[in-house]
Amino acid sequence: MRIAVVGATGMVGEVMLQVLEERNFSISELMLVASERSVGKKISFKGKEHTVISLQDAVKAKPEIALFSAGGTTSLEWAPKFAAVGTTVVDNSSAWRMDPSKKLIVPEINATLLTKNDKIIANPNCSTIQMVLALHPLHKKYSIKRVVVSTYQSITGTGVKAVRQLENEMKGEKGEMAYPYPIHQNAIPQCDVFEENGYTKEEMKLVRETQKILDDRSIAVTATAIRIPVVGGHSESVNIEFEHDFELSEIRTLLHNTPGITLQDNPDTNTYPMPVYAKGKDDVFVGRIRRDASQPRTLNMWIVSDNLRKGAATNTVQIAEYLVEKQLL
Ligand code: A2P
Ligand code: 11C
Repeated sequence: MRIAVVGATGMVGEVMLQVLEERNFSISELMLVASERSVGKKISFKGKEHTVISLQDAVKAKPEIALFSAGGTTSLEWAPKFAAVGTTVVDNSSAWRMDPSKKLIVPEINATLLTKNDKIIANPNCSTIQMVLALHPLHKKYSIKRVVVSTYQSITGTGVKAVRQLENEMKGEKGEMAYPYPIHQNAIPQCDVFEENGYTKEEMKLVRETQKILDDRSIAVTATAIRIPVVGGHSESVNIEFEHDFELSEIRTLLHNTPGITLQDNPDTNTYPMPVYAKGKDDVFVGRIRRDASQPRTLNMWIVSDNLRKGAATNTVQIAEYLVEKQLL
């Protein structure tokens, strides 16, 4: 497989390379692509040095797959250029997710929608992926009416600039700010910019992307997204109201049997998911499973996953693996 990684010098790009290496993705030629600033830079993959090339040169080389994580503007301009030369693009930005002509894929849920005609495939937002992976088996069995989610998000979701801001603040040094406020010893109730309705873009991604992936616009979702000074993963407190009643033991069995989910749920041993455990792992961790005693047919749970892994790089690579396996390139 001739494969390009666009945004190879970025935080997600770096994890994509790790995941491709770990999963031993079959690669005959690897093209590492970034902005003009990085062209010529060397990056090692499987012990071999690769030189970063430009987007123009990568399009000319017509790779079979391009994994994009270089921001929405780059995707909007360049994904169609790759698609035009026959490359299948799996895009980790928000550029194409809500485009009705593009598919928004979490492989465990809806990879079977993909066909050879899909030349630009969208990877969902990190906070959405970990939530829908846990919601999907429950929706199939009990039919979800409404979801109330509050997130506690890792600064790695913002990128290198945010990690530097926290490091500087912890050392008491001044530097470039990724957020409008200090993040050290703080919780900022704003992830991304505000929309006209008073919700942030991150919150509206949780609403719109969930409905698209679960293919059900009748599911009501409301979200509050908070940035906290944590690396390693996003955490989510999720309250779910179902159409049909459930047994907690059945919920646990369903989640336990879902590929990609690990249950960590035992109050007797203080066992529950946390970013320090999720960091560097591919799974989505679920715990604190309990009935909402305030109303019928309603469940509370806590979901944690490494936003750079299943939330970004791993999901993207899994889509690419599916395309190869099903010969859809
Ligand atoms: P570069 O390192 O050359 O700026 P992050 O989200 O961690 O900041 O990473 C963004 C990634 O997207 C980097 O690899 C960055 O490359 C790449 N990138 C940003 N802007 C462009 C662009 N205009 N063309 C190609 N790659 C870009
Ligand atoms: C965050 N979810 O943690 C964002 C990062 O739409 O792909 C990823 C943004 C996106 O801030």
